Parts: sequence; structure tokens; C-alpha cells
Amino acid sequence: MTRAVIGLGSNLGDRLDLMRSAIAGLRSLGTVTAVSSLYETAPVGDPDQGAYYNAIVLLDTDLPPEGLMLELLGIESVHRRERRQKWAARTLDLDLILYGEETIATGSLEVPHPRALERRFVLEPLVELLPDLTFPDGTTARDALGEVLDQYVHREAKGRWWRQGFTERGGWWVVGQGVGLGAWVAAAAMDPYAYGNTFTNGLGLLTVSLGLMLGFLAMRGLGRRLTPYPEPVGSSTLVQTGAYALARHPIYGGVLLLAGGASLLVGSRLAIVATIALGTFFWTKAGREEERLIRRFHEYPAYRDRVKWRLIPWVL
Ligand code: PH2
Ligand code: MG
Ligand code: MG
Repeated sequence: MTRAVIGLGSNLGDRLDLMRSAIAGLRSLGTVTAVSSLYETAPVGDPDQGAYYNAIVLLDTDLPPEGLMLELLGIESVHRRERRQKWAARTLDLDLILYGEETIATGSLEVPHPRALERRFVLEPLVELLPDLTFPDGTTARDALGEVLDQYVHREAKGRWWRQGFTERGGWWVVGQGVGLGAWVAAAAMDPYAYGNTFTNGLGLLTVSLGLMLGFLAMRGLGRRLTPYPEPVGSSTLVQTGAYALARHPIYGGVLLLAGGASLLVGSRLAIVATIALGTFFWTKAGREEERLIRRFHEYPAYRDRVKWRLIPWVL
């Protein structure tokens, strides 16, 4: 694990939303251990552009510096960054400021960032997070900051400004999912008309096993990309293998099989009704998610043509 220092900047479009979405993307590259306050800063370089939002993120990552840089470029391009000319206004700029204690100078990558020590919009949030930081050449960030106080920065927001809002994280869809699962548990636990025989028990056990298998495989395939609602951010790729080669939303499918099988095992008709309701809900939620995924992954329509089943292979 190496601690990387990443600088974020945005001066076009919905700046706050872009910064939040970028941080959500960074979380797929390692562990975000700290996020600075949000600063509004006067443009450095070409003065003929709007004010920036800037912030610093600390990321513990296993990616090598070149790999990390490629991922940062990937996140930029997802956010419609166009490289028309150097220092022009940009929707999102992600700069690798420091990578551990390393000094790197290859054709495409220079670390520490060559202009970091001259820019208050980098140094101010950096000193906020790491007051005693020293650069590999021996300069302390605090001393460097003392030299650039003529540049304008204003702390716009501190605290958890970077948390994505209710809607971005799924909003009522995620709440509804919790309610649906709770309703199923209540139905299974309270149903007075329990029944059961060897056939339904056997079928129940088989279905539960298939559900666990599908859900487990899918979660393992997603790894840290697993979220309650797919966030169309980051440079992460579309998972199309494993359980995702069988169904497009295999976790929902797994949960449905589990609920259906357990309903049979418990012998609850009420729980079977709740399972059908849950299935309808997952079907609709997955459809909404696909609209987001299509916008994020241009290969999604081809994937959908290839993988027919939305929730459960060969069934739904
Ligand atoms: N980035 C630039 C050029 N100028 N000015 C501010 N205030 N903030 C930036 O992030 C910034 C800039 C090139 O990357
Ligand atoms: Mg920059
Ligand atoms: Mg850059």
C-alpha cells in the first residue's frame, strides 16, 4: 500500500457534483483515508476562465504510479473532460501530486507534480490534511504555502461536503429495497398457515442453495465495486464474466432464489407472495439501474443483447 496524494479541480459544469462523483470514483482505486475541505480558488494561468473548486484526497492504493495515473485519466474522461488546450477550463482535473516518497520522471509522468509547490490551491488543502508534510526535495508544504499567499483561495465547505446526496446513492429505491426485505422476513415469521412436505422442503433447499451460489459468485466478481446502487463513476469496467455471464443482475436473482426457497422451507404462502412482490420490485429497480449503466458503459447494450436474463438465469 502506498499513500498517494491526489489533487482535484473543476471549473466547468456542476462543479460540486463533479467533485463528489470523482471522489466516489477514487474509492474504487483503493482506500480514501482523508478528503480536505472544498476550496473555491481563483484560476491560475489563463485568468479568462471561471473560478475553480479544488480539494485534496489521500488514497491508499496498491496500484503502481503509472497504473494509478491511467485510472485517474479514465475517471476524467468519464466526466467528459476534453483536452483542447493546456490550462483551459475543465470539467474535472485529477493530478497525482505525490506517490509515497517517490520521485518519478518518465515521459508521461512527473511526481511530485512539478507545479504543486507554486500553487496555493494545492498547498492549502494539503497542509490542512498533512501539516507536517515534507516533499522529497526537502521543502515543507507549510513553507511553500507561505510563499504563495497572494493567490486567492476561499474555504467553501468543510466536513462531509463530498458525500453524495440521497438521490445519487439510490434514494427511495434503496429504502424500498430495505422495506421489501423486511416485509419478506415479517411474512415468513408471522404466517399462521405454515405447511410443508418432503417435496417442498427438497425444492426449497435446492433453491436456497442455487440462490446462495449465484449471489456469492456475483458479489465475489464485483469485489469493491459492490454498491447499493451502481454509481456511474470511476474508470471501473463493466463486469461481464462469472455470474454476470448468466444474468445481468445476479445479486437480485440470488436474493430472490434465496427468499423463494426459504419460503418453501418455512412453508409460508405469505412469504411466497412477498417474494413475488420483491421480485417485481427488483425487476423495476434493475431496469432503472440499466438506464444509468447504459449512459456509463457504451458496451452495455451489446452486453444486454448477449446476456438475456435480467435476474435469474433461464427463468427471469
Ligand atoms: N488547474 C490548472 C490551471 N489553473 N487554477 C486553479 N485555481 N485551480 C486549478 O485546479 C487549476 C488552475 C491546470 O491544471
Ligand atoms: Mg492540474
Ligand atoms: Mg491534470
